[in-house]
Amino acid sequence: MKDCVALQDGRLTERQKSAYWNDGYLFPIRVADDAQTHSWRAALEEIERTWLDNGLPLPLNTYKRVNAQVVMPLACEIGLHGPILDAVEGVLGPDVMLYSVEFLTKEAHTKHVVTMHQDLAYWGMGDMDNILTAWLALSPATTASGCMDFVQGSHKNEILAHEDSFDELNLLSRGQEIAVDVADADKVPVELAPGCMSLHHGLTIHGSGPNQSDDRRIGVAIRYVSTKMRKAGGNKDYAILARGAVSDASFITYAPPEALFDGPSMALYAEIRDEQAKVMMAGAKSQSAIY
Ligand SMILES: O=C(O)CCC(=O)C(=O)O
Repeated sequence: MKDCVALQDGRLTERQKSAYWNDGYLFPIRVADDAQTHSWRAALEEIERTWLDNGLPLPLNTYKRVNAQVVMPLACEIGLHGPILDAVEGVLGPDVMLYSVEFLTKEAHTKHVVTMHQDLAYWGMGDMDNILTAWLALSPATTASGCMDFVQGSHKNEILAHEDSFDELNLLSRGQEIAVDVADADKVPVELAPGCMSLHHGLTIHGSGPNQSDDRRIGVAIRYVSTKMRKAGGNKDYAILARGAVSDASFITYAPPEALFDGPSMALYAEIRDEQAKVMMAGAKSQSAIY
């Protein structure tokens, strides 16, 4: 594993910011100690045990998979964790919104993959630089466990053509994959110890292989947008203000949930899911749910 990026008082240095903009990513950045990471993993696994068959309107995995911050206080706690936001501010500036928290788990010895893609292909965002993903490891992310691979400098492309497979072994909503092959030699493995994160640009080409290890691979992909972000076509979208201020209301802002899966947050979850489906599944040939 690479040595951690050494922050200055928890902040990215000018050199680290340049590395992010040159490469389209930066890692590994330590943002939580072992005790904190264990406690987040234990809290997630407790929710999985308690809520798996507990009468939620949609499968538990749906709520964990996208927009977990709407209904799960744990997801908000992680997404609003100070050391993560300190690093994110170095890229997006002081006014930052939490857009989506996604628990991306691959069980031990399973075949699920994420095909090579660019995040922004289907998100309907009006600009490409005011959004990023922080991906936090809650268990070891290694080549064996199916860590992500990044293609260096690939964020300098436009949005490339993607093909949808809707393959059930693909963790992505449309099973989307860029329509060009990426050589193994061009893949940079993003190995992360628990408590460390990577940052990646929304146009960086990335994917991940199957988990061939004995442990679960648990990642938390946290999407942040600057308050400068506008949605393409003026579509409605939602976010939580994480740092700074919103100067004009391009996104509808909402408060973190008061309790796990409580009534108001479940109603908001359904509303956001319906609105985002209009954008994310536009043009898809299959009628699959977005997540
Ligand atoms: O968790 C993974 O393996 C892939 C995550 C991903 O594609 C993302 O965070 O954008």
